[in-house]
Amino acid sequence: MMRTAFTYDPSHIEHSAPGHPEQKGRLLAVWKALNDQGLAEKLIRLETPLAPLDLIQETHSTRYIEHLHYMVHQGLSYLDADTYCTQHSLEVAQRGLGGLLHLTDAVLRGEVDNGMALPRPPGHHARPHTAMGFCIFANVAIAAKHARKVHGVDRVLILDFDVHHGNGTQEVCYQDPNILFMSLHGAPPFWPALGHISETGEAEGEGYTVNVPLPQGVGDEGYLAAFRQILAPIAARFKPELILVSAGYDAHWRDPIGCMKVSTWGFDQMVLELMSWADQYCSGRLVFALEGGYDEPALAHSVYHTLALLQDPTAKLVDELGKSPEAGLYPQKMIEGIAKFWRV
Ligand code: OKP
Ligand code: ZN
Repeated sequence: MMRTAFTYDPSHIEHSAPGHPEQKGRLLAVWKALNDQGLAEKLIRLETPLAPLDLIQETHSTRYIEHLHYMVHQGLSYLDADTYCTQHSLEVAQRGLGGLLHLTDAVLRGEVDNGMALPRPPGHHARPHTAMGFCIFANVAIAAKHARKVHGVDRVLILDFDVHHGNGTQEVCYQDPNILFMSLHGAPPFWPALGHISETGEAEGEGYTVNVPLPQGVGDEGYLAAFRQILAPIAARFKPELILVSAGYDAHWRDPIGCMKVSTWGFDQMVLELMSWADQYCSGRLVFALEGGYDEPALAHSVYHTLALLQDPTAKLVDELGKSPEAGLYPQKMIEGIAKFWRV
């Protein structure tokens, strides 16, 4: 059994907009599942202090922070086409990030072994000067820089398995050879239509960005092949001292805005793979941070599985939602499409 921690800030409900996919029901469903399964009480729950604005300003511009203050003052409004804020969003976002920083500190001080922060809103699209794609602060990139600066960690690996490319994280870390950013995502033109294979970092950071764009619908097998054949050997060479995971669950087959056919079982295998990397290279130091995931049952069930495995990788878990009804049909469907004309 590992000492596994998590963070959950109940005030996240103050950042919500009805009808928007990124709304309070997501984390309320996760929180309910953790309690219904009796897991919440078996884990270490850490506080979610406000992340200090001066620390945030090492990544985001002063002008952007001023803009946020101005916008939250207006009440419910939009920071970009997709990203709303309410009167409380600045504080909620600061607590979400604060929880992640606290968890990262606890892991690096050896007070806990691993864990998962549950911030809302997500973070991996947020850019230095602007909000984007439901995200306000670049949570994981900020945590990586914090680990470097405060704990003297030399090499941080960020693995992003959210179905959308983590363009914000990539942008913040693009020139940094001490932070290796690896992302699996729906291939362009799937939104945000970024994360091409050719984006590999620049200057000192050349080679320290690895993008694995995946064709829509590749499912568990596609993700696991990418993990084992492409990403694992790179992680082995980089030998991270800390692994941060941008864990979005919107590659799940039930997700309303995703485009993949991944199952909770598939996410479980990714978690186990990451735990084995962490064991091999960095004494198990592994910190997950929630990104997307918009089907509440799939999100709640998958996050519950992730935390249960972080605590006990031998846990016997059942994927109650099962595989996609279309899983395994990918080549077959392609053949059917082609057969109309070519009779293959
Ligand atoms: C956030 B995270 C075109 C569609 C935009 C935005 C999706 C944001 C996803 N306006 N969709 O990565 O789960
Ligand atoms: Zn996403």
